[in-house]
Amino acid sequence: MTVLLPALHAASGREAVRFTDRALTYAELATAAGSLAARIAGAGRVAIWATPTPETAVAVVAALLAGVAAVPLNPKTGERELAHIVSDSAPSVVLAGADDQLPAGLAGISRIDAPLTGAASALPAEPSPESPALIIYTSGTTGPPKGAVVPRRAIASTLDALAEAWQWTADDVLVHALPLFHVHGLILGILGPLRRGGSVRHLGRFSTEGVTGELLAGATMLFGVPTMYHRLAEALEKGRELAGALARARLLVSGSAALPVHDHERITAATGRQVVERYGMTETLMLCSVLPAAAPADGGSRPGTVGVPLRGVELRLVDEADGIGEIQVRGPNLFLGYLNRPDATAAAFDGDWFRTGDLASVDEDGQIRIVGRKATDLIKSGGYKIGAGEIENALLEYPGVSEAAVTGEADPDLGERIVAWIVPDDPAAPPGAAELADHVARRLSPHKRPRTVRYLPALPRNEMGKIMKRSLSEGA
Ligand code: MCA
Ligand code: AMP
Repeated sequence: MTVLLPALHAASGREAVRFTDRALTYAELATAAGSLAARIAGAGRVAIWATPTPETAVAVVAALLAGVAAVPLNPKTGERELAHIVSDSAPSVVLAGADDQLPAGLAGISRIDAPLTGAASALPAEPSPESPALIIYTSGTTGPPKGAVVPRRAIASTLDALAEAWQWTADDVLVHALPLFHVHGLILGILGPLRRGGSVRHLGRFSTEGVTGELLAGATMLFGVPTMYHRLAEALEKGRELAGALARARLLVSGSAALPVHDHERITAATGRQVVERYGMTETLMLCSVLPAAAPADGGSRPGTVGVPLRGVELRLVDEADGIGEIQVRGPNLFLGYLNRPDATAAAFDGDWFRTGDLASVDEDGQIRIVGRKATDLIKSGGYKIGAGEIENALLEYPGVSEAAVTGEADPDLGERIVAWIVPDDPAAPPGAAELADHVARRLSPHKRPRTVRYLPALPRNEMGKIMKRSLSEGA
């Protein structure tokens, strides 16, 4: 049976993970996670308070070693969303750092603090590749987020396909600042280096200075969402040190949303390097990537494409009109389904093909070009997927809100910015924009808060009473 994290068994003195100034070698990670794995064996499901810390790395690795499905929690999740995730996933234990203050919503669950040391002992036998490894909550157009159940097999296959596409090896040192409760930051950003036997340095929070420092100190790869590359592109205009640092990296990879061509071009102009785009989804892990060899600095590969399907991924375009169709995929990278949602799981598949909802065309040389998505009620802001419906429901609860609609508008920094359209009960005294943003941040998550609030006397509706969102944005 293939081992998911072979380097843990070798347990060398090589640095595995570093979070700002705290690091663990493979030997330290293996003993700490091994001892925690023994404590949580048979626990059913565990939740992980997913701060960017070594404790989170130990907790995730322990759950993987024990074969216990783990639910990474956004430490900034608001009370409503947390309550939903906890009741839906029913974890028996929450794993946290010793210094973490957990919210009241987790008070009913027993807590184990992830250790950073442990006694060396044999690691548990490798669980089945089909067993659930992670349950990652992801937003849909309406209703609360759904838990995508990701098996070990999908993690192994996606990471190996990326390794092949990017020649990613144990010699690579990755730097990133992504959150650890989504696929990008956790599976690619932490488990990726660990599967290769390489190293990851997490910045704690994103800053251009942090990226510069780690790349100058020898990191070879950078992973980020387009917002981060946009901020790097802006900073490049102000100083040369960052340009030198980015030019040294072996690989600059962007994903989770489209990187605008203007940002691609600014980075290439200043550094001589082309950012490699890859495309994926929580339910499918990684699907496509530009191959670095085909991305020379002279623009040989065109920015705006997400490259070609990764090894093992089958991809087709469905219902094509004018060369544009929905991307459907199948392969060993797919999830097992949505937790407790057989209806949603069934609706997401067309036979054994998963419907991504993304619309694309294929260039003459086979490169996939994403041109939009089927659902207008899904917003990608800062690389986070956010459902308009969940925010509308939260806004409608707020005193003084009579009607609410949420749309995404183009934003140079975030890609899309959440805009709330509010019909107040009393037009003379509408609830304030900051109050509404705080309410959504407290109930759901800060990244779901509206960045702009617009007030209207009524929402535009068609004869069926359906809100016509397109005319909202057009009239703005
Ligand atoms: C602001 N904050 C608030 C409020 N306003 N808190 C409570 N109430 C409020 N009203 C807090 C925030 O929590 C945060 O805290 C800080 O203020 C700044 O928030 P914000 O302005 O939202 O942050 P930002 O600067 O806009 O963040 C940009 C970012 C972020 C760093 C790029 O969007 C990000 O990390 N994105 C990554 C998303 C991601 O990983 N997506 C992958 C999923 P504090 O200061 O403490 O932080 S997609 C995926 O996985 C697929 C598979 C794929 O293809 O990759
Ligand atoms: P999530 O559901 O949060 O995992 O986000 C997955 C979605 O992000 C995909 O369905 C795409 O719409 C989008 N996405 C991810 N990577 C890219 C990319 N490189 N270019 C365009 N869209 C992307």
